[in-house]
Amino acid sequence: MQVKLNVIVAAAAALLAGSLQAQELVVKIGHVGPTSGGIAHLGKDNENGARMAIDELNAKGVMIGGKKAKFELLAEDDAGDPKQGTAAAQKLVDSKVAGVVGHLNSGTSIPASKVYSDAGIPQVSPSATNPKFTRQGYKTTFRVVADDVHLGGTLGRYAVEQLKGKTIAVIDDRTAYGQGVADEFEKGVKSKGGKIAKREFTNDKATDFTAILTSIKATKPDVVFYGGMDAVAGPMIRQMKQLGINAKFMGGDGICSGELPKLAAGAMADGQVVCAEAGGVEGAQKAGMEKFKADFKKKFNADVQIYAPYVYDATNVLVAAMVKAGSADPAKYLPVLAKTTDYKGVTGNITFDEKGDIKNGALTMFTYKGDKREQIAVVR
Ligand code: ABU
Repeated sequence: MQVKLNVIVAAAAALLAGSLQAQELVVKIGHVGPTSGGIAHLGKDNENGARMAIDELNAKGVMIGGKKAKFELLAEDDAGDPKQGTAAAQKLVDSKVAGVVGHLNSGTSIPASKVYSDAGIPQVSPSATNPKFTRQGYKTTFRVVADDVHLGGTLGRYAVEQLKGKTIAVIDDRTAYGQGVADEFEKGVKSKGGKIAKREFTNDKATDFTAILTSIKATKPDVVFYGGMDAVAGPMIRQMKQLGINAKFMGGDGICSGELPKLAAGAMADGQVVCAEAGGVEGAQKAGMEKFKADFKKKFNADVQIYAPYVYDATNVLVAAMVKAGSADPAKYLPVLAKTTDYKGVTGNITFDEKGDIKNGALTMFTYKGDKREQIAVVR
């Protein structure tokens, strides 16, 4: 009798599990960033932003088209390299992801965007700021941060108007991001009547800047702008100090990380560095960002570097569109994603324009004091 009862209970449990499984929808979401190489700390920061969103969504329980969604994060490393970026994109397409958050770099996001566009898979970049990214005519390409026109232009005007820069030197790393943001910075400087005394370039893996800094030193600069990432900016600031160049050091979002003071190894004077993140919140929205940062620290035992909150929002924006469309099929939810209006994220309100860019994107200007990032202002 007992044996019979056990068989019935086991059969009922199996039936129930089968029926629950039939009600479950597995949704794969890709993330790509450089989790190896010089800016692995930024790639990991981004990847953790995606992981945080996915874990929360699974814990909360999200229904899509009447089925309980189970989100799976497929995280890929592109090492910040354009070729590895397209290879990672193809791998995610072959794995049938429903959407992609990434890539971190403009130099990888732009070539990868063709792969996603050809496959009809939505891609939301949380950090690629080169304007070209959303200007290629792809319906699948979105960005939740401001672009380099806004970023470089604002910093260029700030160099002349606020820092009173008279002799301004510009260096870039010849990447899609670095060169682009430096060009926009130059335009911003010139729009306010400023002049560029010297333009030099390096690359995103360089470690010795003696030659270019010596040539810049001869112009007696009061501002040096660097278009590139923090891994190069840190040692550059250190070498500026060794060469006795007492200039303000400016850069875009790529240098504006929590790691910069460590990378500069104590060479940064208080207030010397001015940089800008391509987003930001003000007023009542600040509490949400602070909570995110505290939760992130608790979960990963690490401080947010720059873009983890934007990755978190990008992931949630994709999922919100799936929920609204009642489907995780890219063809069905893509039109809904494109119409995203006033999504309330931890990074502020997200509305996409016709190109897939965030409308009315903010910038936050920062400096560093006592090795901590300190906000100067949020500007639009
Ligand atoms: N926006 C700075 C870092 C990423 C990029 O655009 O290459």
